[in-house]
Amino acid sequence: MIRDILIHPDPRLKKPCEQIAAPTAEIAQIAADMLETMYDAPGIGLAAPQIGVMKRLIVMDCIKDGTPEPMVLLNPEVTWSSEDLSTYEEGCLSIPDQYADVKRPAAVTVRWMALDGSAQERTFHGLWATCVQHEIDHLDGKLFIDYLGPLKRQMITRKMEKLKRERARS
Ligand code: K2U
Ligand code: ZN
Repeated sequence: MIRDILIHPDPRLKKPCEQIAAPTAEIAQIAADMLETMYDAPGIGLAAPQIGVMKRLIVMDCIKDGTPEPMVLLNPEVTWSSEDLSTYEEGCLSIPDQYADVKRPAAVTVRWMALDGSAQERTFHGLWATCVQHEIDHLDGKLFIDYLGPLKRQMITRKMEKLKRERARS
């Protein structure tokens, strides 16, 4: 089912998430809900803390046009990152309508556990590399605005506080 996406500022978006011991039916259901929520947003990635689930679980599908390629990553960790950096104008479903340039390694190798319990490892490039790093940051309580200067971060936080006040009233 489609879940509510938490909006910054929210303490749950700043807390580090728990490792997942084993892929259970509950974890598979959360992953299915996250994919449904991501496609509905629409977005190309989503991390479990964004729907209030404090577990190390992310979903991604960076394919724009063509057959969707949904990915579910449990306990993802970066095992290698390139020296080269790339800049991407990032957004975040928990910080709606705010975009800013973020520099990150252009390529990263990620190791994770799949829903079938198997160990996986893949090197991501381009938008997939940006997205997987953005999602893994969420698991460590880090948001893309944490890479911005204090003034820009504060301006965006103030806008989100106003948005939440307006949403609470409606
Ligand atoms: O974690 C999220 O909030 C999902 C983001 C992931 C993302 C942010 C920046 C760069 C790549 C991925 C959403 O997909 S934001 C919507 C979006 C869609 C396409 C490109 C960039 C951002
Ligand atoms: Zn995000």
